Formats: sequence, structure tokens, C-alpha cells
Amino acid sequence: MSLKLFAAPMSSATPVVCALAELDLDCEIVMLDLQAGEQKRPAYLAINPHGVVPTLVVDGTPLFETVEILQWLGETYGVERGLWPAAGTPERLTALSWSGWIYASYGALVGTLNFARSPHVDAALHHPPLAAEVLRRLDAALGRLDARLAARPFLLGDAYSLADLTVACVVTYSLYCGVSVEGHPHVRDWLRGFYTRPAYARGWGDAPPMV
Ligand SMILES: N[C@@H](CCC(=O)N[C@@H](CS)C(=O)NCC(=O)O)C(=O)O
Repeated sequence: MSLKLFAAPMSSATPVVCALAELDLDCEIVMLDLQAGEQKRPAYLAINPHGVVPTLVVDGTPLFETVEILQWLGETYGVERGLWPAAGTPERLTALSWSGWIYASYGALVGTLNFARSPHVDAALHHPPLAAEVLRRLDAALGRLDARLAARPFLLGDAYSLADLTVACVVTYSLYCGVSVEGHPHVRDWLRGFYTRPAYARGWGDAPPMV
């Protein structure tokens, strides 16, 4: 199977770069210069009409949306490597639940937080009370993640999986946006473990660990 990833440094593509390293897959990686607008060029829009990274091209067919790419990599390559649960197991459902939740629920709140107060967003759109409420909800979400990790070392049980990688990357991004894991010691320690994996450095490079 031929794999080609369109990515950019420190972007939504970062978890995919980490997952490819974790799975030890051969994949051509093309880094786009987002500042230069390479993601809006016609040739790229033909494979991803949304003009964003990542896109994984699988035997010529594009797959976009980070969480879909991660779940597909898990199903296709992770089962045999012990990094994704087999189809038909309860663990598969749990892996889909937590990896879907971190993007659709937690990640959506982080996006709202950015609109409400990020220096990269027009200050006229900022909304401090909304930012405070979103931070409260993110903290509650981290509390639920902490409770899960208090009962087992990894999201699915005793073994690290791509579900951990997926959730840890989005939580890490949220730390860059000003969310704190203060008060969530199991999340903090689990993140520290993730940061020691070689695959983390492949995606995050020299960026200093956030906890
Ligand atoms: N929901 C998408 C988000 C992708 C996304 O927004 N990527 C950003 C980089 S973090 C991008 O390519 N931005 C360039 C642009 O909007 O022009 C995913 O997870 O794949």
C-alpha cells in the first residue's frame, strides 16, 4: 500500500506523524508551508478541498480529518502491532469512543476557547466570559479523563495504544492554548510517559514537553 502524508510542522498533522513513527510505517511526508499558502494551491485543493493539513493519500485516494486518519491507521496497521484493538472486541469500541471524544467534544471546546481569547484571533471576537466557561468545561473534561487513568495506566487498560497517542496529542495542544492539567495528576503522569516515547519526538520535534 502506498502512503503519502501532506503535513506541516506543529499542526493538526503532528499526531499523524507520531502515529506513523509509532507504527514504523514507510510513508512519504510532504511538508507544506502554511504561511506561504501552499495548502490553498489548486493541486492540493484537488486532494483536500478544505485546504488544510493533514491529508493521507492511500494508493492515490485522499483521506482527510486527523481522527479518521488515526483510526484508519489503527485498524489497518495497529492491530498486528498490538497498538489498536481488534475489530469485534469491546476494546475497539473504547478506542473509538475516546479518540472520537477528544476531537469532537474536547477539541471543539479548545477551538471555541481560541476564538474567545487567542491572540491569533481578531480581538473584536474575544469574549472573556465565554473563555472562562469553556476553560471550566475543559477542566471538567480533564477530570473525567483523570478518573479513567486513575483506574488503569492507559486508556484501554495495561497497554499503550494509538488511543493514548490520539488523546495525548490533543490534550498537549490544549496546553499550548492555556489549558492546565494542574489538579489532574493521572493525566499529567500519563502525558509525561507519552513524552518519553521516541514517536513523540518525531512529531513534536524539539518542542519542550508541556508538563
Ligand atoms: N479538523 C481538521 C483541522 C485541520 C486544520 O485546521 N489544519 C490546520 C493546521 S493545524 C491548517 O491546515 N490550516 C491551514 C489553513 O486553514 O489555511 C483535522 O483535524 O484534520
